[in-house]
Amino acid sequence: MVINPCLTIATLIAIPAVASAQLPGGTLDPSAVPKFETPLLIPPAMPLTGVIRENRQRIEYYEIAVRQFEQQILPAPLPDTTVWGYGSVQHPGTVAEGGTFNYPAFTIESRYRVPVRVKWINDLVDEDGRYLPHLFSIDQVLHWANPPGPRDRKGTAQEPYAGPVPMITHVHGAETHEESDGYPEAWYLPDAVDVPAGYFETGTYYDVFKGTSHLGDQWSAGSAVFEYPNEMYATTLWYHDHTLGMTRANVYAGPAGFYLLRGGPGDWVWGRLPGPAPSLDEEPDTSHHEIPIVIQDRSFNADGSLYYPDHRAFFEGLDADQLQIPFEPDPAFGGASDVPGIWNPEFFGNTMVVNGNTWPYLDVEQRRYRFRLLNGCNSRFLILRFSVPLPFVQIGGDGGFLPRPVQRDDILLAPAERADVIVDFSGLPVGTTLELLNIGPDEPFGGGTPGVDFDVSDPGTTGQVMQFRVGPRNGCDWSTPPMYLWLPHLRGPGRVDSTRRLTLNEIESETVLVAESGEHIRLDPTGVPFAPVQALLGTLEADGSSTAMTWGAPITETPTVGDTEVWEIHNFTVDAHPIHIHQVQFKILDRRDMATGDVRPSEPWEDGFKDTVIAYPGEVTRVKMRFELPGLFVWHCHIIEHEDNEMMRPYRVLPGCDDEDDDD
Ligand SMILES: [Cu+2]
Repeated sequence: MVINPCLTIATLIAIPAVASAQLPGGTLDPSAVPKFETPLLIPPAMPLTGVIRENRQRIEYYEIAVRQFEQQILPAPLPDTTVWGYGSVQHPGTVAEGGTFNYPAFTIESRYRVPVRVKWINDLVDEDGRYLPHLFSIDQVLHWANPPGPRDRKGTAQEPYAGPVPMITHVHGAETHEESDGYPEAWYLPDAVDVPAGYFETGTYYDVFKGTSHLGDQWSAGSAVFEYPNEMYATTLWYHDHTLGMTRANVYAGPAGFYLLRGGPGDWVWGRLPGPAPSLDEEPDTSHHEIPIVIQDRSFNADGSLYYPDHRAFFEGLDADQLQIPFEPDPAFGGASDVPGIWNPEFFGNTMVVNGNTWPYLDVEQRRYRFRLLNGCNSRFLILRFSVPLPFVQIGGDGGFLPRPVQRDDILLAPAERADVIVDFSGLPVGTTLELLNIGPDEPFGGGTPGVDFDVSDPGTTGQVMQFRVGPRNGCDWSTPPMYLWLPHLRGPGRVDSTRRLTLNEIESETVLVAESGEHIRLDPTGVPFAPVQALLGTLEADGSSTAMTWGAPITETPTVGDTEVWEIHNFTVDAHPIHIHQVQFKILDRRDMATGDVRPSEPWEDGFKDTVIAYPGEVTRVKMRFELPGLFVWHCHIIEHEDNEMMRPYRVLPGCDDEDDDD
């Protein structure tokens, strides 16, 4: 029997549902944070380090580091916040200091078939070159990078990891070669002066890919050089950390940014889209009408620091002094607990941070805007709508434009999903203020209707996202009314060569059994399993059973270059999971109810290419894609807490006949 993680405690100790109340978090009360005081930051374009000419080809070159700095995320005079973020090493310092280091990062603006080459530098060191420890508690008993060793294996130490931080950057949705994809075991430590003796400074696959990459001779201590061919359809991508077993904490600390690809056949729009977006050669004081917006839930402490739970008790809603559950190995329990003590199965912050500020506002003109929406939350599904009747017209998704514009009142976004939307403020009177609301749940999402199948987010905090203030139009709006746009025809993945049947599974604790005892739960060998210990991907057997597999199990998905495959994702858990497949953009075919057999087509707003799909509980979700590049990649759940604890699998694209020469 699978227990819904969000129901575990309610079921066991009858605490009423807290969905529409304020969520617990750090020591800062989110309702004490003034809203709509900070203007929305519009991330500028990331400055180039240089342009390289190679074989008559133009390559755009960046040197981008991750650093630690202070940023005013809460509105002043609340304290500033220590975060991590990317920036151009040739333009050091934060935005407040005139530099480029920011959370979220500046936007990489790229062009079709103009490769982008990035030296990604892990620069989490202090002024003296000593490593900076993590901002949050890293659970060493997960299958994780584990620099102290055994490398890329489970550790045994119960205390949080205090050493130098491994990082590896992945451009989400990009079609690139294996050595540039940010494989979770290709991490590297900063080039610090005090890396403890005996520590591994690189992940297992850093060394492999340094050997095979044509840029491997440029990889130096604390860095790797990746290249993105940009031969895919124009779309909204984003870059973030992907280190094995600690992505949740690395991303939560801040390093993420947009990567926009423009031009080529995927950008042939009949009509004119609202613009411009920030660019490198713009005039000062340019008004932007194309704006990327990343929404992330965070919690804070009263000193301004980010809060992320350091104990499993947080997820269970248990006070530490009531704690009777042996998360750590416990002699009373035969010396072993299979419940990781620090890792939390999901995390929901109690504030909304948009482009790096809590609850900002944006002054808009009475005209159309193009917003590139990204759900950058760890676990939270968002359902966005305006506080006044005002539709979104969605024109694009993860992997490019939709076949036709789709008008929507609500935008559902799972973690990592993007929506390219046009919003027309021209019909609203000058002086109107309206809010972007979130009516998704403050807990794991399982589908259904807000307010009917689940409680909506706390209207006082996480139910609000940002504010828009309508002012007069400045000049003419030359953009095409969105429903008159003709969007490009994008070629599909072609004839299907084979089908794989895959599964999503939740694994319950086998060692921790509990029973209710007043307000407490207590250990009871005759009780019920305490809680989920992990979620796993797997394969469906011929008899309908599921073989759940961990990250370390042998590779089972091995498509061949040039093949088009259908992956059927059978979700045997009680929650929806956003499943992301690296290297490819796929089409969603349909979803089948496992109980009734009813089949429904993909949603109109999912009709373009996708790299992340919501797999609902009790359904079989079918996606179809063509594999173009040989090599080692991953597919995983993008609830990052799940991804970090085994809900990720490697897959290998085998070379086709034409590629055999490459193996010599
Ligand atoms: Cu998941």
